[in-house]
Amino acid sequence: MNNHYPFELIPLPYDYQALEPYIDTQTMMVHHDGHLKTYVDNLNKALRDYPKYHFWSLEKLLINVDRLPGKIRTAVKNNGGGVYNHDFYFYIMGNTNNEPSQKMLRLIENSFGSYNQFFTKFKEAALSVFGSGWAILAADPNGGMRIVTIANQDTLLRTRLFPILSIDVWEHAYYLKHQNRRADYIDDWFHVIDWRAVEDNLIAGRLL
Ligand code: MN3
Repeated sequence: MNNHYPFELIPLPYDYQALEPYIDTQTMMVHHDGHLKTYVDNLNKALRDYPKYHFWSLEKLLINVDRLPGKIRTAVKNNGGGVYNHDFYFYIMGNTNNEPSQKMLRLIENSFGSYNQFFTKFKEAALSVFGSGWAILAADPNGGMRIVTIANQDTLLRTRLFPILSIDVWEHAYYLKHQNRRADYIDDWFHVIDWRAVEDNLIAGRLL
């Protein structure tokens, strides 16, 4: 799988129906094959006539977005950010029914007091995003974790925070099943977190 132009649509790491009944099959199809594919296609379209950037990784493009020609800057920021955020989001979900490991729980307790307090704060953050965006559990450079929100398809790549877990709260992530009930979607989404994938991110974020 290329991590440079032409970018590819990474298949879901599970079946479209794998997250039922929490996240419905049709939502997964529309979200992955519709929205994410459009981000991939539009990112490639923006870069097509700029061979200078054809060997830049997605991360490099997003970190250095200000160095790109003005004509493609916004398209790369929005569509590249969309690809980056969605690949991450789909990766940390699954029908695994696994639970946070003891190490993960200890990290959560150190940063938030308890798992329940973490859940409450994360849910509040996800509910607070106005319009499209993301709530993210992130590793900070001091070995702790914090919850942040970002708008649209921004990323944390130009911060010192490293994403561990993220939820898409744009309506296309839940509207077909949950309509306007974002709180119910967030509750359901907690059932389909693949905590083992999250743990991979803890290692990448140097918390484990
Ligand atoms: Mn989305």
